[in-house]
Amino acid sequence: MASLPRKTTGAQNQSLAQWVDEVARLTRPDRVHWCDGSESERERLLSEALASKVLVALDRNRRPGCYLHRSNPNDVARTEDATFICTPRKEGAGPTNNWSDPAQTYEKLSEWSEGSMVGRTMYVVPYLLGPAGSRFTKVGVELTDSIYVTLSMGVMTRMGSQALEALGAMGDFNRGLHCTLDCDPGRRLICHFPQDNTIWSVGSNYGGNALLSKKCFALRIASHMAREEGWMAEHMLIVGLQSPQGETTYVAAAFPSACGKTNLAMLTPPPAFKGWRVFTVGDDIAWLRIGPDGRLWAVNPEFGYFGVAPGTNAHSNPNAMRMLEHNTIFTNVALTPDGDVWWEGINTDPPQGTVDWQGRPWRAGQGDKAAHPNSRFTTPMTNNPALSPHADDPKGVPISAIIFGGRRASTVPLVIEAFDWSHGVYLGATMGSETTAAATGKVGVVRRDPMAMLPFCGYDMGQYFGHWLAMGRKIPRPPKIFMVNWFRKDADGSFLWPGFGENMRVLDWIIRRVNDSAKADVTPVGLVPRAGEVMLDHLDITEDHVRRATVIDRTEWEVELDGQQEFLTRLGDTVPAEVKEQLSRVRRAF
Ligand code: GTP
Ligand code: SPV
Ligand code: MN
Repeated sequence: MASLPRKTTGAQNQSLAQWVDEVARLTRPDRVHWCDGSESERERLLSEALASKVLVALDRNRRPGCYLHRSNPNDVARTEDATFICTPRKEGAGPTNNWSDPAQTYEKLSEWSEGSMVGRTMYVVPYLLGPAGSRFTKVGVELTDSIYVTLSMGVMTRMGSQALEALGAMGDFNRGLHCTLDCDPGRRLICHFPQDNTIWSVGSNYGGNALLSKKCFALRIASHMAREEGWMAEHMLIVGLQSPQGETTYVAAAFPSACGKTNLAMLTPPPAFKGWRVFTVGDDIAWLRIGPDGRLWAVNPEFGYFGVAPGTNAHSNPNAMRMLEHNTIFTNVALTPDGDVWWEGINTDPPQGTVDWQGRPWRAGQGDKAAHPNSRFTTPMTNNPALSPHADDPKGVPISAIIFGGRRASTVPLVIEAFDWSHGVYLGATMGSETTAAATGKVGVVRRDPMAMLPFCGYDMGQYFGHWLAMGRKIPRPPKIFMVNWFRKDADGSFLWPGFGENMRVLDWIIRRVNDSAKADVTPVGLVPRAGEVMLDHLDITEDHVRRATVIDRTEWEVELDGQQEFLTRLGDTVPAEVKEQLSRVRRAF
């Protein structure tokens, strides 16, 4: 093996140095680069990525510091079929995860990865999940042969020397190995070894498959750690809502992929909510721990957003449009002839000469989408004009309400409040949502997606429900739990609820429920706003629309409850009796 230039930093941690050597001996990169996270390093990597055409520079005046990346067309979304939890026993992964034997999997991945970095650079990417100096925070190191992944990790995490400092000589860290191989769907695997705090991902450069800090560590591995250590790792946004009187209420919300987390996290309140301000703490992942005051406190482990482009416009999300004006990497959006980006639902006309996400000439009205439906932006959270002053606070923020939500064309009303924690866990455990373009496979099919964690829970789902119930018993001042649905449709297929900024009206009811100042009616499925309690001033939809968005239809619910029952049965014996009892109670109440 050629001798590898290595800086002395990082090598202070013997087990890190050994692991990097071990991986380099297997994959045989031409060079090993230890990332320090500096600005000058970022500039060097950007020029290399431009030279090798991994990135295209956008117009300097229209989008300063912005780049377009076009992925392999076979590599545009998470691949749940290729995602595995490799626990020593199959039961460890539970019935909702793919499982494979750890020893055999390591062997196969070693075989596939052998010599795979010949001619390439291996980047050593150390990062923090969570604010520096926080009791929530953990260290990860990703080894990758992709410059796109390295640059993206620099946006999405607190990356570089600060992570090595936090790690020190002795500390433990998550080992993430990412090998692009030949980006062949037939040799694509995303494997998790919770017992070794290790991830090994091959054959994909797509976000959730390749940015190993995100779904792989911050959710799949972290959910396993959280259960052992008594905290929670959840697929949740965190948002602060400040009243005109200056009081801020923090809410965490779990919606499945491409179901509105980023949008809710940076919502702009409508004019009827004069004086209210909304602050983003996080848009995708929350780590939650019980605080010294007995409340549940949360941090966003990430430092950037990997958000969905289509549908983002100056009306739906003005904060996002401002945040995307500079220093952003766009992936698989369309490119205009003047060096700008375009996507469906951006609310501007595509200029003549726009090329689609694969770089092909594109014309409106011919059926094909210009931007891939799962095209995304990668942008640091510091670009967000609505960033919370507590986004980097080592203490985190106290959570007053947890909201579950799915994408449901029927059945599920605009908002429900759980009777108590146990009922809230049942609501989350049985929630369904239509599949989206964020994962490969059919779009628009209702599937059960408990707590929006179906693809992200790193262990047995029934035990995960048990952990939620156990946490509920331990939190002295637990948040209230709610469920929302922004996506109910009319017979003609249009949304009944205007959504986006108008969701503030539902959040307002939720905050007033938390403060015991709003009224609710009891229904079999939970508490719903009493007539007149959701503020509808200046809303340009009819009362009838609102009524249909909120109604609970018994016939629809009979089908729904059968679907829930079937799902719980499929999950098997580890589902706590308490969750099943909640379902029986709803049946009896109808
Ligand atoms: P991930 O990054 O995949 O976890 O997605 P996310 O949950 O952050 O979803 P995001 O906020 O990016 O929204 C996904 C899609 O849903 C976008 O196309 C949005 O325009 C759309 N969307 C978000 N909020 C609403 C809403 O309130 N109503 C409607 N109708 N669509 C919405
Ligand atoms: C999701 O799919 O939930 C995302 C995008 O947030 S990814 O990082 O690919 O998971
Ligand atoms: Mn997500």
